[in-house]
Amino acid sequence: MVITRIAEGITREIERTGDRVNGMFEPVVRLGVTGLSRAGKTVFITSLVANLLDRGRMSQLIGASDGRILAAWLQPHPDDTVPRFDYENRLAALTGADPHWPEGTASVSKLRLSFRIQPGGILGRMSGPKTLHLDIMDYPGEWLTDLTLLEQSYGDWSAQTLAMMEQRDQGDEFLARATALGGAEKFEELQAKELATLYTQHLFDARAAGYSLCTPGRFLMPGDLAGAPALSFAPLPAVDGRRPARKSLWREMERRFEAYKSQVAKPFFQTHFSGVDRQIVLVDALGAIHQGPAAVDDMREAMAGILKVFKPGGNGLLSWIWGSRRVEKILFAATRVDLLHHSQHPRLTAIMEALVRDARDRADFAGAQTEALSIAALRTTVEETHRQNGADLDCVRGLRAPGQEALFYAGDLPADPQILLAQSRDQNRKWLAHEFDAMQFLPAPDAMRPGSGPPHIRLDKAAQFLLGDRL
Ligand SMILES: Nc1nc2c(ncn2[C@@H]2O[C@H](COP(=O)(O)OP(=O)(O)O)[C@@H](O)[C@H]2O)c(=O)[nH]1
Ligand SMILES: [Mg+2]
Repeated sequence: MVITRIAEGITREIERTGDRVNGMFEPVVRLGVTGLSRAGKTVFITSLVANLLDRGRMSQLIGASDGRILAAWLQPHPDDTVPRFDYENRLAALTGADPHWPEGTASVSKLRLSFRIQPGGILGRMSGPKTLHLDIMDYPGEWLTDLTLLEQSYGDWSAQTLAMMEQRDQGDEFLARATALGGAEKFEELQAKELATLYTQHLFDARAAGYSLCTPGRFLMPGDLAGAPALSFAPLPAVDGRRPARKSLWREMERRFEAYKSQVAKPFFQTHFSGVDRQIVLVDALGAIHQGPAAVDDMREAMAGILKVFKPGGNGLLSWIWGSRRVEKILFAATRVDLLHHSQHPRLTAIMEALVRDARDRADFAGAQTEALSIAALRTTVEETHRQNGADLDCVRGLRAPGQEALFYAGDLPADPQILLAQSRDQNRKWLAHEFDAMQFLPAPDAMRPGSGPPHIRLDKAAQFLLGDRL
């Protein structure tokens, strides 16, 4: 713990020095963009940056609508050891003549956006324009769930993970093998490898079935650690309530688990998460709602876990991530709302609000300002009301494949979010149309207009909540 604090102190000092060299005490807002994999982080960052550079579609962002932002431009991130977020190519891919979605993110990258701002008020006008930097980081969302594992011992993690696997349809093969082996016998590399491979396969299957809690995150997205020993372990059942002997399979798995925590997971959060002062947590709530109650439950669990970590000033085990700094604002945003007609948007927002309230209560959380929104970072649809069997259906229209348009009706979300969140749910209830699974549109071709970023839904409201007070 002491070593951790010293290392943290050094990092902070370097950060501060960096800010000073770059400009005399120019303020920096560090925006954390958080979310499980495929939640929409990469698309969000790309569209947010484009819409902050060209603010024609940002009327709800007050600094933009009242002209206080005089200029905005991109800079390399001051952290020389991290690749730059490939903004230009990502934007071109999303908005060109043959648009497509980005690949999954495999590693960390960062970007700095700088603003020239005319402060308001008499004093502000006298002091002249100021510079504000916005630092943004992109990273694989799979790694986020490792926050839950950092506080656990190998025994705890194993017990929890195995219990969770019993509840899920995936992973029977792994469970059978792990139970047959036990863990007390002598460690053999081949067995460890086999278990790790089966366990990794289970994680991929569970994620495909819509589950959010899939640890360790690097098993799904290893980055530059593919094949490293720290990535070849798996949960094992407890051995008769005793601690197994040295050189046993269980003890070697425990050793690797601890190595993973201290050498892989912890340094990631420490270097990249400390110092974040605004957070957006992107949630594919529509996807989870469609997958059914088990996936919604799992998502609530994951959200409460995330909120626990942002608990300010607490003396929780994870307080080393934030040090003395605190996260001031956290926005929970349901993504991909462009798949719904606007008549359904308030319902999705209400569900998000209920989820946030629930997560706040369960995380015993107070401090940062939180809000819930439903957004689309990149709007892919137009709305259309379709008459069918004498009734009006509120639909959206978009591109299924190049040149191939389709009309889509998602179904009705429940008007009362409690219906969806109540414990006594019908486990087989599906809220959205069956085709929703396959439903995704391509971004519209040539979506850019001079002076504006890509089309979106409520990205300006999200920006106002996250940055408005600093512009
Ligand atoms: N319709 C729609 N789909 C989106 C939007 N943002 C993300 N997506 C979908 O979600 C997928 C994952 O997005 P991405 O940004 O790569 O997620 P990440 O893994 O969190 O970085 C994309 O490939 C799109 O299919 C959006 O605003 N609208
Ligand atoms: Mg990504």
